[in-house]
This record gives sequence, C-alpha cells and structure tokens, in this order.
Amino acid sequence: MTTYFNYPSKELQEELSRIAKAIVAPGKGILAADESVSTMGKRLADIGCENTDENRRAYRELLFTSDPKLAENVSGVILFHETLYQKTSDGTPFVEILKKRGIIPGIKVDKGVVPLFGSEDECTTQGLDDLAARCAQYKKDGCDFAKWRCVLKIGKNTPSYQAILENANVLARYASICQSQRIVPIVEPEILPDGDHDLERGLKVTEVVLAAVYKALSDHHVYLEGTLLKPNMVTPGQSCAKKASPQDVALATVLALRRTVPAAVPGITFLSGGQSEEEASIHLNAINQVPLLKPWALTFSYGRALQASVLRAWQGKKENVAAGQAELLKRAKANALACQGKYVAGSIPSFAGNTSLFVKSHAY
Ligand code: 5MM
Repeated sequence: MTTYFNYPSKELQEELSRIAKAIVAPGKGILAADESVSTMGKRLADIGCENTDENRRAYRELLFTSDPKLAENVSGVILFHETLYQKTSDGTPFVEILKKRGIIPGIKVDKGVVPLFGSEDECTTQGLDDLAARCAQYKKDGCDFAKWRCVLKIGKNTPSYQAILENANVLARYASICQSQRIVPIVEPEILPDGDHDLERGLKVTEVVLAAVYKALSDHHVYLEGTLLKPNMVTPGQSCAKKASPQDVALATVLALRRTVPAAVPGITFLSGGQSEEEASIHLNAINQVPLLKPWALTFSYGRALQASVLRAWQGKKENVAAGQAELLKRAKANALACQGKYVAGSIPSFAGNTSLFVKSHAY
C-alpha cells in the first residue's frame, strides 16, 4: 500500500472544514427532508394525500418557509434532487429561501439500495458512476454538503464481512468524490434496528461497522475534518424483550463512537431510525450528558423524528400550514436543546411525540 498521496489543497481543506463546522455549530443540527419520491409517497399516504409533484412541493414549501427562527436550531437541510429545483408558490427557488435564512442546502446523492447477490438479504448502495459530474452541478446549484446512506442488518449471520467491506468502501469512494467537488460528505452507515438482538450485540456490530468505515476512509485519503458521520444510535433490536434506558443507550452509543471515530471528525449527526420524536430527543440529550470525553459535536440529522408531527398537523390542507410549521419549530428546538444536553423530557409536547416511527426493514 502506498503512503504517497496528496492532501487536498489548503483552500479546499479550509472550505470543507468550514462547511462541516457550520453544520454542527453548537445548538444546531440537520433536517433530513430528502425522502425519495416513493418514500414521500408513503408519508403522504399516511395523511390521506396523493403522491403528486404538487403535494410534494407544497409540503416542502411548508417546511422551508417556516418562521426564520428555525435557522437558530437547524443549520442544514438535506434535499432530494427533485426538491432542489422546486420553488415556492410565488416562484422563489427553495435554495434561495434556505440560503436567505442562513440554512445550508445539502443533497442526497445516492441512488438507493440494491441487493448483494448471494448474501442473506443484505444490500449495498448505488450511484457512484456519474457522481463527480452530479456533485459539480449540485455545488453550482447551491449545495455545500451531501448525504449517502448505506444499510446494514443485524441477524444470525449478518452483517457479513462482504456487506461490511462493500458498504465501507462505497461510502469511502462517495466521500472522496464529494470532496473533490468541494462538497462535504455526510457518511451514513445505518445499522437497522430490526431484530431481537440485545444492546451489547448492537454495540459490537456498530463498532465493527464504524471501524471498517474509518479504515476505508483512510485508505481513500478522505480528509476527515471535512466530513460528518450520520450513524444509528446503539439500541437493542426493536423486538428485543429487554428494553434499555436512555442512559444505557447513550453510554453504548458513546462507547461505540469513542472506540472507532477519529477525533478529527468535527461532528456526528444521528439518524432517528424509527424512534418516536420524544425518544429521539431524550436519547440525544442523554448522549450529550455521558460523562466521558466526546471530541466531536453530537447532534441530529433527523427525518421522521422532525417531521411526524408536522405531517399530522398539516394533513395536506392549506389552512393547517401554520400548525405544521409550529410543530417543526418545536421539534427543532427540542433537539437543539438535546444536542447541548439541556432537554427536559416532556417539556416540548408535540402532535406525534410518543408515536413509534419504526418502519420494518427501512431500506425502501
Ligand atoms: C428522510 O429520509 C431519508 C431518505 O430516504 P429514502 O432515500 O430512502 O427515501 C433517509 O435517508 C434519512 O435521511 C435517514 O434514514 C435518516 O432518517 P430517520 O427518519 O431515520 O431520521
């Protein structure tokens, strides 16, 4: 293996690390609004709405035209390709609205999961082929960061060595290509919560997966200061009989991260993984309260746990837009407090607060 490689130019290092740091600035996190068309269809179906271009656009308009105070708690929004080029009803591009509010636009660049032939129902994520060209265009169109999600499953024989290695490598290639185009990559190796495994197995699998991811990032000379990690929290499987307290979840999560994630990484932005809105806030809060050295910012990049109440309040009706926006502000505030370890459980009630958002085998 060669040890002769070139670090990115000083300018590129500075640009990437500036963007990454801004995303995980104290008290801020990410709104993951990058549901693909089919996933958005499921969210709309839940509230009795048809999956049309106009309904998807109207919903994203609701999110992005919320009170500008949202930017006090949300530093970045992850968009889906279609959304990046949509506009508000008065013709203002969404990107412009976000930037004006001081929110950094990001973009989902993976093209979804595909099966790993011969494996026990495992998968990898596709989208590398034209990625450099797409990133160059997205940068021109206003995006400063990207997201790529890989999915790993815990079972009797999984995750397999094949799946761990393949997904680590594809994440590293993605990260390297993003950085070459001045885009900060959010690296998302999601270990699904499905299964009856206990907390300790969740901890071990998370450690092994993250260790492989950081080895691959190193092999691909990815500039860590210009990256963010989007992992699952370490929990027992959804159907495990033995439940874990928020403190247990928090300790296991911090242990896994401390054992595998270099201190050069500026921030860790958790996915919510089907936890209820309230659980996701309580767990993030407990993680930030773990009395161990945590050299990275620990914050949120939630999809379902920031949007469930919004969707339920909105119901696809114009007259409910303000109610939906109010729910978004509440969950953003709760998580902004949680990422500083200052959230008091139950202090910010919301429409769907304690409803489980678990979707079986969330790989779409
Ligand atoms: C918002 O949902 C994201 C896009 O999903 P699809 O491409 O599958 O439609 C998803 O990647 C999301 O960012 C992560 O799963 C984290 O979201 P949750 O809901 O777990 O916080």
